Amino acid sequence: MAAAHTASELEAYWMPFTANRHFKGKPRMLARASGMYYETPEGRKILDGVAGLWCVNAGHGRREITEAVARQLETMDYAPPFQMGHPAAFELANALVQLAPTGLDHVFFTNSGSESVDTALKIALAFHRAKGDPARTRLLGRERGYHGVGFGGISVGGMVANRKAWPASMIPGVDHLPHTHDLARNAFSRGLPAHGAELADELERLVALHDASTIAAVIVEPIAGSTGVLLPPQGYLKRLRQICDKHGLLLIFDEVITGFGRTGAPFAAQEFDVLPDIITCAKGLTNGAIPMGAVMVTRKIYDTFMQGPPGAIELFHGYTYSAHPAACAAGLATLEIYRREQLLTRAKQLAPAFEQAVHSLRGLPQVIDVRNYGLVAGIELDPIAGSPGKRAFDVYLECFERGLLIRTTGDIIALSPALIIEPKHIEELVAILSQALKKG
Ligand code: PXG
Repeated sequence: MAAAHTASELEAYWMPFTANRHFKGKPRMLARASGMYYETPEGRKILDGVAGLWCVNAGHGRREITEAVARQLETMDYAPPFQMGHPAAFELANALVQLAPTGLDHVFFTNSGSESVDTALKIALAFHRAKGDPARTRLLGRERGYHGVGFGGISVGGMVANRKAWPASMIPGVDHLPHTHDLARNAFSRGLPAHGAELADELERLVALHDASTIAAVIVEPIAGSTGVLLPPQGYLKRLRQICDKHGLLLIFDEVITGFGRTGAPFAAQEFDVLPDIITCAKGLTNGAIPMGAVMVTRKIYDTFMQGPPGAIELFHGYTYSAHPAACAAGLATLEIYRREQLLTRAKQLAPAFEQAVHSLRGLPQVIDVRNYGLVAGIELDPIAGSPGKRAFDVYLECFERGLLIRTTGDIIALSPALIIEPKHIEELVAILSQALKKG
């Protein structure tokens, strides 16, 4: 059933992070989804190599989620989250705490990764203030970091294109660690790269420059996803943790992408055995079915806020849709699927086959790096001189024509398939990508 789309029908929707004019000239539409596949309006099957956008970790069209959401909406469509509660919100918070690294035992709900990041930054600043250390106002992010698109997130983020249009609007007092991407030393690494742990010592340099007494928190993605799958060098995250401890800085892991099984454990904090003070998450929390995010904090942080006069609101922050009943229902159903199908550790079993498959792309035209961890991989291409990003985007278009959805950022291809992926899908994915790379 082909749906014709005239240019005028496509005009009103201002598409996010999209080349609108290019897209509207030659639209790529998705109409249905089930398991590992999308389907176009014409009925063409597209293997989903990126779990939607790193979020549909249990695969598409999970009936349990649909039914739980429908049931919830029929029972109670909405409940105000301020000064009122509903059972599913508390159930989901408890379920998340069960899954989270030991010690992160309180949950604040948001509606997206961007809101989770801004919430985490605000909690970090307010925490120091609440414990009588109000001069700790600086936030440290990292070059090439992605923390969503709020003003807080773009301030601590380090993706130039996402920041350069708003130079005067960033939150003040932010500085950045260097990124850890080092092709000269680490190209074609399998798993965590061997070189670069010493880059964590740059945090000592920033502390020396600004003085610890002015710094509230450091935020990093354990694996930087959006910026092109940048893996933490072996030992790097542990070193960051040690330096944060030494100077009283909170460590925030932005696990919007790494959360919910991407690395082979529920959270990357567990996989890499580093306990942050705060974890931000979203995406896989509801399998992408209903927007939702969460911020998990330690008891110490929560308790620091619980000291004012009883009856006083402790944190003046929240969203109309924090802990929305439909999102909570989706979250509970999603976590139950993850538990029943043991999906949050499945990436560990599949990683060797996935690693083998993606590294078979080494040697194809323009491939200058292949890197992987769990069920995530980055394939970096040599840019076309004067046209950064074009080489990878052409491969993206070619893959879509051949029935595969990938994600590109600059000249890096990212793969992050749903955790239900089977070996036959890995084969199909790499076969199509390989054909597309050969053509490019
Ligand atoms: N933090 C991280 C680490 C993310 O990856 C966000 C925050 C923001 O989440 P929301 O829900 O506000 O979009 C993200 C989002 C890509 C891509 O190309 C990745 C994201 C978003 C859009 C594109 O890989 N991650």
